Amino acid sequence: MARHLITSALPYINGIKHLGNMVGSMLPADVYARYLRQRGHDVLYICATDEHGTPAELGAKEAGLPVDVFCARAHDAQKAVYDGFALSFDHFGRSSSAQNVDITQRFARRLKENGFIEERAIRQVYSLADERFLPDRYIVGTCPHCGYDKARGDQCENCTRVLDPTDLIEPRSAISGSSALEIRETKHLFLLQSALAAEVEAWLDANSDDWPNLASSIARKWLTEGLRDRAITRDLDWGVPVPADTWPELAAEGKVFYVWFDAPIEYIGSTKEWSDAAPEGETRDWQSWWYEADDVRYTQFMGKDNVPFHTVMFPATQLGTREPWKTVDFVKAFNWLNYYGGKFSTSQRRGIFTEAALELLPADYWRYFLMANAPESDDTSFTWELFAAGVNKDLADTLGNFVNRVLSFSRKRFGDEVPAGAPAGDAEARLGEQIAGLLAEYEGHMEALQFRKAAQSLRALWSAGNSYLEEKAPWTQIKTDQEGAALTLRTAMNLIHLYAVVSEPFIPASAAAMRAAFTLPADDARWVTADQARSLDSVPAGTPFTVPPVLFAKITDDELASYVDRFGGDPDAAA
Ligand code: B3M
Ligand code: ZN
Repeated sequence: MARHLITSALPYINGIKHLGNMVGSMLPADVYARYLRQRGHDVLYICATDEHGTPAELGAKEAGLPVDVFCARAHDAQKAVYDGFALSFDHFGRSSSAQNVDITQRFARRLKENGFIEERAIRQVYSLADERFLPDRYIVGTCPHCGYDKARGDQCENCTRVLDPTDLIEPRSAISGSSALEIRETKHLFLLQSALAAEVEAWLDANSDDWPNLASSIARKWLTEGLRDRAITRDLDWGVPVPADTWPELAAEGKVFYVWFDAPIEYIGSTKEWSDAAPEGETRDWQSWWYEADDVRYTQFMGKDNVPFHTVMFPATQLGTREPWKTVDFVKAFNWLNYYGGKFSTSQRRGIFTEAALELLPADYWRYFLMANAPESDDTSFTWELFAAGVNKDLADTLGNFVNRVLSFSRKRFGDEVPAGAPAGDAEARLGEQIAGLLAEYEGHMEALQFRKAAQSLRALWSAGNSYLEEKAPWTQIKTDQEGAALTLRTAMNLIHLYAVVSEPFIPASAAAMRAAFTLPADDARWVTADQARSLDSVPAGTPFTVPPVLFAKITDDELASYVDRFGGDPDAAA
């Protein structure tokens, strides 16, 4: 069986992320990782905070803290939120770790030895008002390609094109707003991407066949526009230092690597952090996941703006080392999740932030809804109305109500153990076939990383239980046919256990509560086989059970109105 390496784009250190960030990277990666683990694969799910560059500097400035203190605190705060969302990272590291510094410098040295890094004198934007060189992100202006007037000097977030600050029309400082900018000369390291372009293209040809169109088309677009050599150092106080043994002069000037140079390398760095943190008696071999790791299947998750860096720049960096680093096998990219048709906005506090979401409702509500509506083929919009409808119908009515109805009714009539009843008949055989078929569909969508479709199949599995229950109507059956009613309930309880197992990737806490309702020896969340789905007898008669508290509370009209009010929904835009 293949080993699965999974990474999700590293969230920038500054600020708590909104639901759009969550559904575009970490959450789907977690769902996939959980699924593969349940199926018995060896999985390593790695993420980290992206702590360098201007986002860190700006965040620290706003918080009035030294950058290192700010980053340490912000890392812990983000980690706590992700724990709240039940993200099952094997390691959630920090790009400022010693491990990443080490590996990033090693990459740079190799690239230089192979002639892919060169020192060049460049002319850079200096702000007279701010008395400093301005990193790309500190310069804003109009995008020459699409006319967006808040494009940053590194990338236009409207059309996703990567920019140089000098491309911007009417540039100004993002710190002071001043347009008193001047060009001064300074030395920097350049990654000679142009020399690697043909190789990257060949690599893309050989590897991107089965990627979603969103990922491969952005990669292609970037390549056709021509790979420019890119400055990979910056004049910042915080970052991975340029190694003094290799570039003494630049190191003395205090240059650090550009955040997008060291951030993808942190996927490797974080794996080494995981390795170094192995508890006594456990060996973890970070290198076996990354170096000469042909048996590893590597899947990346990210929002569409991150695609060029992962499909072109990082592979170029890896290939240029001339060392056998593991490159990505499958890129799962996401469009935007909007809020009532408009952008989530951190600065305007528009939309829902991950921390606030957890204060409102348990993680499973968000996990399910976000994944069932993931922006896979298009941008999608979050509205409170859709959210409430989805939670109430799918989670509360279809799944939660089934679980509670079956277990409480059975306890009332047959006591605290799963009743035996008559042997399975035609209805159960038909149900078994149907469940096995839906399960196969569900698995197919999960293997293909089609999460909306997977959620649909999961819903169909839940619905099949409801239809069976309506058809057999044990509450009527019991009046004339005790044995038949018991069979219906035993079968339904087996469905509950099956739901607990196969729903785990989406709603882990509720799934655990469902599974825990049954006292089974050595029960774990190991995946259901087709035969088990067909026979629905994993929970035998006589198994003690309890009735869990209501799994999902409905969102009332009043609550809905208060959420819209508090978070600034816009019912008109939603209509
Ligand atoms: N931190 C950008 C982002 O959060 C960046 C991703 C890095 S992945 C190596 O959108
Ligand atoms: Zn643009």
